[in-house]
Amino acid sequence: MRELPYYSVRMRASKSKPHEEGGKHISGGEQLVLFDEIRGAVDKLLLKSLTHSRGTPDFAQIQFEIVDEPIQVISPLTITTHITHSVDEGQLLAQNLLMKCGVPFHIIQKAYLLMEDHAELSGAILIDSKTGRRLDESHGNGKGIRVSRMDWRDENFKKWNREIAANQNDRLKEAITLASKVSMHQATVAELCWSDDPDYTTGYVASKKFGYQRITSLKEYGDEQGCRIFFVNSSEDITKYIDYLKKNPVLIQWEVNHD
Ligand code: PML
Ligand code: MG
Ligand code: MG
Ligand code: MG
Repeated sequence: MRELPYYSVRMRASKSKPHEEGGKHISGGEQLVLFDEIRGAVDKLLLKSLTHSRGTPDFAQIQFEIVDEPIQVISPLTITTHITHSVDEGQLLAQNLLMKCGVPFHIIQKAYLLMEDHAELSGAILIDSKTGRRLDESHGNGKGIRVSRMDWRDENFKKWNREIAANQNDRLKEAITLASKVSMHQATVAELCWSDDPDYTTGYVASKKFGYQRITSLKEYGDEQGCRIFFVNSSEDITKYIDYLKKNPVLIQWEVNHD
């Protein structure tokens, strides 16, 4: 039987100017859908771009394209939620988790300095987990790496959510989808992320070993500075790794006996 083709639908929205001309990033979104679902995906992404807490965009682009590569189906990372009561507590926990994943403390410090210098990035920063060197600068537009071509079908996410997370939140779905795709690759040591949305303080540390470790306070309410850093084993081929992040289509599928 021939599988139906999937389509990658992507959105990016910014304020003042397009991203590549230095505009402020407002919102982005990814879907991987069947032909009949493209219209619904475009509607959903358009709504997301128009109703965002980072502001009203005056530039947006929504595009779709057929995906020729075979779709890889993977399990979601396991999820653990840590309720923290201050940013200090949350940040300390995140740093401890990164160290447990094998990222030395001085590299974590270097990563935070890099992040402060590049507050305007809309994609992920890739950092060598042994030297702290940034690895993504010569790839793409200098805006960081945008992980693309991944999704989690709604019915399966809802089932997982009912039984595991009990948190009806599209943001959680999008974040676990991305983190699961990223963690899957052998070059990824760990990911550190929190939202750039001023009304959302939860973030996570993700890794193959410890799964998706959610932390409820990684920044102050109202802060628009987000973070997405991948700590990478640079003995892997970085060009191939970036290609995987941008191009390889991945669907998340939760099976009851996987968790
Ligand atoms: C984002 O908003 O882009 C990142 C959200 C990360 C945390 C999502 C969650 O686990 O609630
Ligand atoms: Mg985003
Ligand atoms: Mg969808
Ligand atoms: Mg955001």
